[in-house]
Amino acid sequence: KRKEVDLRKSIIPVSQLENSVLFERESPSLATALRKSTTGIIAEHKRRSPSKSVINQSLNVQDVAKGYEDAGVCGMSVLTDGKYFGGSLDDLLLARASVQMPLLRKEFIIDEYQLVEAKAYGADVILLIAAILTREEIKALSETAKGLGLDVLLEVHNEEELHKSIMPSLDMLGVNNRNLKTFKVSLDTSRSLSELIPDEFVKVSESGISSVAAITALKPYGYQGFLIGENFMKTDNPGESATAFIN
Ligand code: IGP
Repeated sequence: KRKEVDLRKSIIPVSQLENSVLFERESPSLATALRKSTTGIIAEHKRRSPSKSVINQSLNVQDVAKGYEDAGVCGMSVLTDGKYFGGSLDDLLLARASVQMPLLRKEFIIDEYQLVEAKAYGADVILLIAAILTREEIKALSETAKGLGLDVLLEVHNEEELHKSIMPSLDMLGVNNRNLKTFKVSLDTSRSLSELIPDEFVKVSESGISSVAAITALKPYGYQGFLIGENFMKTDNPGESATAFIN
């Protein structure tokens, strides 16, 4: 990832990204949308993953984005990692061209350059993964993101990562139900960590959610956001699949 970022940095310098049209755009807040919503769905565009290999390679990202927005989701997550998820920054840009709702850049962010890139390609929200960052890195990256007007979703998988990460420059705390090392999914992860998340953060439950019943069961634990990828993307019409979770 480091090499990938350095390569892009040398091709498109920060100053050029900062002069791009989308850089001026005011980002709508996903955290605010989730607080107001009764459904709280964040729907993801994901072609493939290390755990499932191919999920869906035949859909057009613009159609998926429009379908999700028509369904009434609160926001969309767009994988921009190419190596493991088959995504790209172009996917983000195409989604941005199609919808108004908040867009999350789903990426392994390790460098401030990726935040500037996220803004320039139309993202409103960035993901920071506690498992791959130190507290100092989380602080620097989240403060830079806030300075760019972006919302910050910090992802944790256990208590240690959560304690390491709590700080005022975060908007949403995401609990990943999928262990990134073993790929095992358990919604118990969301249940057990919920009470450790301070109330000022919007709680998001991520991964492995495949039914409305699962969401209903998580709401009493304070979750207001539900990040769903595979369950929608594995179908021929992700937007329609999302509709079933909203009505
Ligand atoms: C979506 P699922 O099981 O609904 O497809 O999961 C999302 O939570 C998952 O893609 C994800 C992810 C990540 C991907 C969560 N955290 C970090 C890449 C990197």
